[in-house]
Amino acid sequence: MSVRTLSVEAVSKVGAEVTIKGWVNARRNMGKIVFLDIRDRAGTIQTVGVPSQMTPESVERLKEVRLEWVLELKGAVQERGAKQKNPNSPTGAVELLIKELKVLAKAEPLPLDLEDEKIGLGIHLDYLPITLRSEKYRALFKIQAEIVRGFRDYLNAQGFTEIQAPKIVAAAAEGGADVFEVKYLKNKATLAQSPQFYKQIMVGVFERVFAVGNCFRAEQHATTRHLNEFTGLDLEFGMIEDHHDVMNLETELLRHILNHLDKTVSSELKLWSYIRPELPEKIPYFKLREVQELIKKETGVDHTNEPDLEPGEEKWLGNYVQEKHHSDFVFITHYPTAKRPMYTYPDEADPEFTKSFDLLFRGVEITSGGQRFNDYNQLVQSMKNKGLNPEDFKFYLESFQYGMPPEGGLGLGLERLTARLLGVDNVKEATLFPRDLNRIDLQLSPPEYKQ
Ligand code: AMO
Repeated sequence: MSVRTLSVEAVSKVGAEVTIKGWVNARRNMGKIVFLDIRDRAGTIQTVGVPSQMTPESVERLKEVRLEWVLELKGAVQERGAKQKNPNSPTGAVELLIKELKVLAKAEPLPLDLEDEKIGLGIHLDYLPITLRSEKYRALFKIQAEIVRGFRDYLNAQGFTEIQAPKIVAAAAEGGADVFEVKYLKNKATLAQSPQFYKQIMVGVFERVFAVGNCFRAEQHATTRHLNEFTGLDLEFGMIEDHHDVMNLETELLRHILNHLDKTVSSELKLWSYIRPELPEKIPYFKLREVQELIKKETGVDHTNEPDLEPGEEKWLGNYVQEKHHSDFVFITHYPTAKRPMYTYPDEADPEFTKSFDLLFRGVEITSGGQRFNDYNQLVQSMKNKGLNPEDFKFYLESFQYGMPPEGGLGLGLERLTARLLGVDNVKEATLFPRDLNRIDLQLSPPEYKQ
């Protein structure tokens, strides 16, 4: 078998005979001459089929070739004529003159035009195995992969250890009703809403940990922000002073991720409405009540007793900090103790409110985090205050019985971050295989959904 050359490598092999393997991205017939754009993992390259230059079998095979067929093409790399060069493509100066064409896999005629931007989200989701092959979606999920890599690289460099948290769990970490129950052999279990308990337990082991993993939420409503399964970028670390240490770490983590994207996927970012976010030295932060007072003063809407901001208010605040602080990010701290999960640390100076925060990015919450209880007795009391039975959390509590430093952490939603970065309105578009109220890959028909 001849050695394979990737599309982008052909640029430095003008005059050489090479073998290219990939999918047919486009076909153009110009009389007897056929142009095929071949896509491989590295990019695309134009190839030219001129009958007089090809073996007779290859000429016959070329007649049949359609989009998405997978081919092995042998031929010479040649420089394109000055007028044919495409400065916008990394391989735009060359092409492959086909000598032999082998079919590795045929494809049925496509049900839609992959590069059609107007196909709509429903159809896009119905045909994900192929629509994900389009240039824009390959770019989107390449960018997403680099966000994860940036997250990992930064935390590894800061002395964090990556952990794998279980997804089958006994108790709801985040409280609330949005848990999926699953039959677990002869018992009942739930799907993890987050790795919260396990990342905290692991602070007792490694001091600094992070996890990249699926989180499950039985959301009963359809919005542009909610998924039933999302990817949590979670971290947790000990020896902190308070929640500001966690907020400062997230600021530098985001800076690293943005720089990493500039270095690795700048051309992919150009395919989307990417505007580099403004990330100041220090992200502005406000207490929830301060924000509500501000909203009341500026808009006349009085929500100063509400436990959270409404989506419209988050959007308003996003625009406000952009204008006044030149920041696309804003932290909101001090959510009410009554509304945050039992592990959240209250502010000693004002115990009705917590040393917790949300991070809004362009008006949408992408992170929750904060300082946690690390004292066993306080944690047990907090559980009782919330009507929880500490017996149900015995396993988790062991960590706190046997020496847990002051600690905190955060959970960052990968899909929400990706969507906000790229100007994507619906988080489902920034999710490889989204699960929502109506869909587990295929649409759920109403009778099935009720079962
Ligand atoms: P929280 O529940 O706020 O906090 O989740 C953290 C982040 O995860 C993302 N997220 C979601 N994304 C899409 N669809 C959903 N249904 C969904 N729910 C949450 C958001 C959110 O900001 N254990 C805490 C984190 C911590 O304190 O460390 C937690 O899970 O981006």
